[in-house]
Amino acid sequence: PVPETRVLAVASHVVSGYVGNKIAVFTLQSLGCDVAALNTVQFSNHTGYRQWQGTKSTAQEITALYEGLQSAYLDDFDMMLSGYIPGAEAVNAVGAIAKALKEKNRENFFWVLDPVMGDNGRLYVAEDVVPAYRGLVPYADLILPNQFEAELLSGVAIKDMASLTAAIQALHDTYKIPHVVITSVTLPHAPEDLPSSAGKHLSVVGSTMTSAGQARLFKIVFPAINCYFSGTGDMFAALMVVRMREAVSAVPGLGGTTSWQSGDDVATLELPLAKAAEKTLASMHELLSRTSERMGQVVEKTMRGMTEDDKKDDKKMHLVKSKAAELQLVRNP
Ligand code: PLP
Ligand code: PXL
Repeated sequence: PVPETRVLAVASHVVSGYVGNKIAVFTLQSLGCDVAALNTVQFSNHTGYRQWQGTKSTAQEITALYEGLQSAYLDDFDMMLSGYIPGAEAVNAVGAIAKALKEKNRENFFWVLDPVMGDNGRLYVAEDVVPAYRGLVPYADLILPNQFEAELLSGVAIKDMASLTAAIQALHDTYKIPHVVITSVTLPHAPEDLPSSAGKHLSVVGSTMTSAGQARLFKIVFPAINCYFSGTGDMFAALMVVRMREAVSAVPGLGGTTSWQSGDDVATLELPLAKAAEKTLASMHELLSRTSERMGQVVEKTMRGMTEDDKKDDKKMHLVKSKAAELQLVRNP
């Protein structure tokens, strides 16, 4: 089991559904972590529905909440997880919190940073969030960019395994970031990298930097489920927090540059990061399978409340599909 772990989770709150802190808090708690949730937005639902109500937290509000924790001796965190933060000022406020926590707990503090900026070539945060994250990555211990976010941070276009390797090395070189996992990589022109047809598989590629600054890469290829889901990145990140804590719990010193981290003399797939990613993907696969099995039922139930005209309306049907794509974690813990 995971050792006692107090986590500060900084991500979005949605009133309905399971993205951001709504999935991360449950995931972390169900695996035994003590979680403090700091919400970067409060929206009725996630933005993939294409309509929502709610407000963003300002940088000042985020800072004030942290100061509240500090002044009440509630800032004794072992780990921090940060996800969706829609504006640059707020990103910098979250960065200042991470720096303060690292300063307090140099030996053991570990920051998992999901630099949420966009996907498939499209940004879904303000443009100045990109340089803000570039300034913060040097303070993180593990980053979880998707393919597009890795390109934005590294400046390297990823189109095959060679450019992917170059992008990861550039991330280690530029930011001195010890651990990187690139979630959901699709390499359409590299069939030799895949066990069977490219369309049916996704890869997760990660690396732990050696003490000499060299990337140590591992790749896990897994079957893709041919469905659209929301919140997968957030759940992946929460599981990685727990699995990294577990993977290194035998070794004192979670953060910093202790020798377990460089993995100089460890076989690639024995790296704590690789083991953590493997366990995380196994859980994700199980949950996504169960979610996709129930999608039809959720669609049917929602549609019972709709008129025949509503059922012909593409926008309304998009809402129905979005709801059915919410992760079904609570009944499948
Ligand atoms: N699909 C699967 C199976 C995943 O594990 C992940 C993990 O992050 C994603 C999709 C999406 O990742 P992201 O939201 O970071 O792009
Ligand atoms: O990381 C997913 C996510 C988190 N938070 C909000 C979102 C989304 C995805 O759409 O809209 C508010």
